[in-house]
Amino acid sequence: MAIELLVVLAVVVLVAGGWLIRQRVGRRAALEGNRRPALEDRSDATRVRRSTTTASSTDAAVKPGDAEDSSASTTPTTLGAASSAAHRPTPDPSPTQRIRSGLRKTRGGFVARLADLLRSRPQVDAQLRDDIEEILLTADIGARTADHLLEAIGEQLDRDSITDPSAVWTALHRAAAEVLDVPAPALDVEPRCGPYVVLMIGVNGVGKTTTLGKLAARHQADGRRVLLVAGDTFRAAASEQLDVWAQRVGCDIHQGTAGSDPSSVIYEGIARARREGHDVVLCDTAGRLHTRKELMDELQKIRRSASKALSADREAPVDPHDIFLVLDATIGQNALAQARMFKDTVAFTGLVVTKLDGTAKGGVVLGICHELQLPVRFIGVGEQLDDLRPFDAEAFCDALLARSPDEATQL
Ligand SMILES: Nc1nc2c(ncn2[C@@H]2O[C@H](COP(=O)(O)OP(=O)(O)O)[C@@H](O)[C@H]2O)c(=O)[nH]1
Ligand SMILES: [Mg+2]
Repeated sequence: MAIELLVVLAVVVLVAGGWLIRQRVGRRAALEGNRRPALEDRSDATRVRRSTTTASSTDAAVKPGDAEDSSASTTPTTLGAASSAAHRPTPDPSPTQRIRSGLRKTRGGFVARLADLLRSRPQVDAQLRDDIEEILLTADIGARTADHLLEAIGEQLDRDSITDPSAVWTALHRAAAEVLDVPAPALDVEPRCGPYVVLMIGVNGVGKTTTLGKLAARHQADGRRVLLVAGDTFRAAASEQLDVWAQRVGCDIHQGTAGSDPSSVIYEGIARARREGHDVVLCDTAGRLHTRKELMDELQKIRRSASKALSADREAPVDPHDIFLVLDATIGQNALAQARMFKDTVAFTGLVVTKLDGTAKGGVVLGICHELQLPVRFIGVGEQLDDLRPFDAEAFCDALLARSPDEATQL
């Protein structure tokens, strides 16, 4: 009897064990089945020449849409959690649409006020001109640029004897498009004396590190091998933040020790990129507040170190190919003041205007273009990886002013 009981128990244990093993094997097969195509997807989608260090395989299994929740915070953990969409640049059916939605708040501000004004008036008269002037002067585009626009609109109204207020919109559109159209040669991102080196400068919190991460993703997606250089050695967290971006994008990073000289980190980073064959070197810098003299000294030193690293073993000297000044649109006219200060201290080659999605002060881009006469190269319209857009004067003007007062408030 006891033996029979033992036999029955043994059979039950064997059956249960077999069932458990089948369940585990089945689950693993299902998981692997899910993972493999995702990895293949990634290499197809991004054409990224994979770097040796970072990108974790689990990132690949996440859909692009998962980045919707990309964090507002820059702490490594939050960025890490949101990093999933990473290196799968989302297919973007309508870049213009993204710029439009990024400028929604600005359209809701002075643009909507202008549109309402022009819709509500029966004719062009002196009062209408005064009201347009008042709106433009309070629109964060700067008094000088507002005056310039008014003059351009006025000239056209007088010349063409326009009496229909809605035609003023067309005149404004034309004048704004001219202001935004600062002559700019195409960026030479594959220079003969490479790698293509970019220094990102600007005060603290404007979006330098975030922009570098987004820029790295763009270059990777175009098949270039990117090295991020953590030249902001002032705060340890800055280097960690850049490291999170490197993992997110799947590119290499060069970091110095905390507190080390930013110039030497950047020198070593560029030297390493030349040794290891990177195509693009994107250098972060510290954004702490400086006096003008300190700022100039530090930026000049960084610039010289970058040139030295690029020129080593070459016959002719090679300078860093681009220096981008990053400006935060949410501070409106202060961004223009910052740009003027930097312009006096370092010869930057282009501008990046960030956080346009979070402000009604997007008109400041008009002031920046008009007063500085330097090309805006990129705009930031959100915190997601693909929220950095090459600046296109016409597309920006269309997104800002649309084609008519009605469209301007509807879009
Ligand atoms: N909404 C929005 N936030 C941005 C944009 N660019 C940067 N940020 C945020 O601005 C904050 C500061 O950015 P960070 O790159 O650390 O600035 P840095 O100090 O100049 O390096 C972060 O919370 C970013 O997520 C943008 O285009 N739109
Ligand atoms: Mg930073």
